Amino acid sequence: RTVAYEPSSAASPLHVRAAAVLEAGWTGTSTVPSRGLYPHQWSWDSAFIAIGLRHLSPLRAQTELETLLAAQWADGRIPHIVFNPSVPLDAYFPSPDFWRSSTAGRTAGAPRTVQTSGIVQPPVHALAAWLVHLSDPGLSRARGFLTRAYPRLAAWHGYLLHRRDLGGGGLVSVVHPWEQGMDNSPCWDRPLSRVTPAPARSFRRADLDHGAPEDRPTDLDYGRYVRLAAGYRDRGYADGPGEFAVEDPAFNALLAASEYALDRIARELGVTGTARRARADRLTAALVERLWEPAAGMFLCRDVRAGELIPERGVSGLIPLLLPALPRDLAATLVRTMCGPHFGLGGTTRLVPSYDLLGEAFDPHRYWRGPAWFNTNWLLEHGLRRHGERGRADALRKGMLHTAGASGFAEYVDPYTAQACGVTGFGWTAALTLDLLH
Ligand code: 9YW
Repeated sequence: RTVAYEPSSAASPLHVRAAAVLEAGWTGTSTVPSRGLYPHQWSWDSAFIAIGLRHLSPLRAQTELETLLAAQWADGRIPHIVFNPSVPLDAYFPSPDFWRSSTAGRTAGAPRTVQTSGIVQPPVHALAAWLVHLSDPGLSRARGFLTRAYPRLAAWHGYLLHRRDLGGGGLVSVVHPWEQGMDNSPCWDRPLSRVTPAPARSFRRADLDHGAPEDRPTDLDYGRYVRLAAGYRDRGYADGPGEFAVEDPAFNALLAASEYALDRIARELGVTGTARRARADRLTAALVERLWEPAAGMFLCRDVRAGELIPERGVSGLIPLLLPALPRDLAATLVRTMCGPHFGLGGTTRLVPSYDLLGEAFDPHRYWRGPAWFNTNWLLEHGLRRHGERGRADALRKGMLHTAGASGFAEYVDPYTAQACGVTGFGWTAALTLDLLH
């Protein structure tokens, strides 16, 4: 009997186990977030995965981003999912026959040869491209990686800034909770309550084949997701006032961070006069003007339809800590909020939860309604470091590495007990672990 070599056994060093997760998820052109639950390419997952992959193979990290960028629409949008044609239709819902990108998205310029969704996800891509470039500038220059990526990334940001400023105040609106990436955050409850759900019998959820129902969004949530996405599709994915429009702090902060990265990319390529830094500073100022809530000590989401801030504390409202031009007193307040009773960092929690520990809707296991996620914590770790909070950043890093290893690279964890929730062997958890180890 031969004993198979098992590189990902629990006894192997953390970086070997993390690399094995990414190896198992590699399709040849990109990496799946999870073989079972999410068997296609996801937009912001790929950006985070590329940030980790660059330590294993800069070439694979470049390819990961190039595959995603190849599915860009003519109007500049980068779709939130690029479908793998060899995966059966019923493995994931909503499948390509729901989105119908190549027909319904024709006016918006969806690609003909590849099937995608029609909504977007947070713009982490320019940041990822710059970090991937830095991991091997020689290879990057030899392959013309940034030369080819730059116009696509610029068109992507152009789409968001020009077609998605639905509130007219210089910030981007998301038109679906899936776009912001924190699907069932309590921040969406109020704007979603105005959406009539599609009947539960009109679709079949594939996610429940892989995840415990109590760790996932409810059927009612899904009914509303389906209604909103179908409505957008039936309008030919044209942007304009719709049923749901929210200005989200994390989405806009990531756009600003990516604008700074795009400025570095432009300078590396010798492109001048792009005014990208000024644009990033303006985004930061608009965030402060439109989303800062002094009484909460953090940023909140703005319901554009209702014209008001949403009184829920989600982790998204801490993420602008990433931004270098954030006023010092706001950065200090964000750190206090993160370490105070609502998020508990360094006290009741080791990782920042996705939602207010004291919030009425808090649930330690249900997806984005409480559990701690690794991508948001990675962003906050950077934010802490940027604003001189080295001790807290080191402790968070240590907590993340420990929890990632102990949970088998869980998708998310209970913020109090660190118990694994969702699936294990999750792509960005492994990738960002590798990044923290370097
Ligand atoms: C879905 C893939 C995606 C993530 C999102 C997360 C979840 C559900 O999974 O979305 O079906 O798209 O909320 O942030 O990108 O990992």
